[in-house]
Amino acid sequence: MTDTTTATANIGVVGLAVMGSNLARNLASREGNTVAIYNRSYGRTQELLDEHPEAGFVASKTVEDFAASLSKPRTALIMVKAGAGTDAVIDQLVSVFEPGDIIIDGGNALFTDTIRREKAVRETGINFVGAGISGGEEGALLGPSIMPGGSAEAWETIGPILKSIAAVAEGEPCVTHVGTDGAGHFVKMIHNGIEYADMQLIAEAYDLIRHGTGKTPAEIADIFAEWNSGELESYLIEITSEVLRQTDAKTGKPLVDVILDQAGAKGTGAWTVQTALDLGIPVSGIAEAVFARSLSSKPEQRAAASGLPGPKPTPVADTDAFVEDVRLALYASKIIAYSQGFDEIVAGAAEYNWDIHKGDIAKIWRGGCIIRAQFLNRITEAYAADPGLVALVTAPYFTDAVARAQDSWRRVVAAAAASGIPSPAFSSSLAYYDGLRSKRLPAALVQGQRDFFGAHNYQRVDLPGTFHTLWSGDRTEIDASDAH
Ligand code: NBP
Repeated sequence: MTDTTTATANIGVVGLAVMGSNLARNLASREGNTVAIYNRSYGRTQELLDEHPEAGFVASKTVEDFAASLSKPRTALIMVKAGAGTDAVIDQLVSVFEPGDIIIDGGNALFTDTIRREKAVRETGINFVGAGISGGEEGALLGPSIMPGGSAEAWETIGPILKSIAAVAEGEPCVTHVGTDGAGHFVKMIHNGIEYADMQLIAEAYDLIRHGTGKTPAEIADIFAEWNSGELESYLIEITSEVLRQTDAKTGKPLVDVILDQAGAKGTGAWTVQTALDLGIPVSGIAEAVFARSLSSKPEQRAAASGLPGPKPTPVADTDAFVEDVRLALYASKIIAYSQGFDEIVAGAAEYNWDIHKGDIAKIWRGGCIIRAQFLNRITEAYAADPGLVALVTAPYFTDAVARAQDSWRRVVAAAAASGIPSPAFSSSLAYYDGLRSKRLPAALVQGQRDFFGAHNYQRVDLPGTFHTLWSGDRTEIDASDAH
């Protein structure tokens, strides 16, 4: 171990489980970095030192020594279990750091916790940066997508360091200063929500093809591999093909047939939906994806309902045409999921006063993270052409794509309903699309109902003001504008 009394490290990592270790190794591999490391239990630190002597880590057993090993302004990246662990480590670092130093929380914190922490830490003169980091353990080691919030001052110091370890897509590092305080963790939360929707849509596409055509998982793996060479090209499509091609060594069956069909979740999808409900943003694709995982994980209810009647399965007449329909339906539904996710970013930015550049967010998701996809370039282009775009789906490229896909999309959703194959994300995306483009919605009737039972008033299409019908009286309409 290096002498920890001299300040030799320019960056430190606290929390050396899989993510912290890999990020520390990634940092150490970049020219100019000397990395200090510290973990609550020293065993993990020793393990990392033993396994990676080439990294030249500066290890400490105490947080005091850790602080002393860092040159000023001290910069520490926290990678511990989000929640109480993060607060505990922040308290420790604040007690040994000085004004001007920087604490980065790279864990999966809820953005409102980050807002709270940033406010509290700022009062000490120390900078606090909540940074969303995506890409799992491999991304952490080789190059993640990084979404930092915090002050512009902190970004000046940490920007070059984060750029040096981030993934690179088309020559550009996948990191940008997202906005102040909790903006980075907010955008990371939306990234995860979109990831939920993307995964569910792909799963539905697989299920529809399997039930509709009788193709085997290996045959469907070929279809996904082919799709990956076109407009759907993405990490998730690529790994889907690999998962479907895998044979279980124990039984010789396709692995996907022996994996228990109950999907887990760590909560960031639910956060995205909860936040969207508070902001009043319909992220129905993401919500259906979260609910689909919840439904899958209710074995008792599923067993009790497994005998309920359904339609007789009808195999599709033209297999190739159906597969192409599913591909287009997947693309259209994916456009909706991203459109909804970006709507939530816009609403969050307005609510929390963040200056978020949507095109830059699409850019930093092109590499390192789970939703990396060719398609993100189209989003960047759409926002570059029109920064005030009111809905992504209305950008010319996406409008054309949906126009091209919509007949297929409708056939697939209709076929799924007729055959009793659950496709909540496909069908809710189509319903959202139809809702958005409707000239007139039955919301008018809902307003009438609300006025009837709760005197909630309504507005008219032909007159300014607010009105109420005297439902329990003579049913004449009165001008209720003055009541407000
Ligand atoms: P874990 O989330 O499993 O956390 C383990 C680390 O937290 C250990 O270093 C542990 O120290 C430390 N820790 C805990 Br638990 N409580 C602590 C406390 N009260 N004080 C100090 N340290 C404490 O690690 P991970 O999977 O590497 O993830 C780290 C962060 O990165 C999490 O916030 C996670 O959500 C986020 N993230 C993970 C991924 C992924 O793919 N895994 C991707 C993106 C982001 P110990 O060794 O002493 O127990």
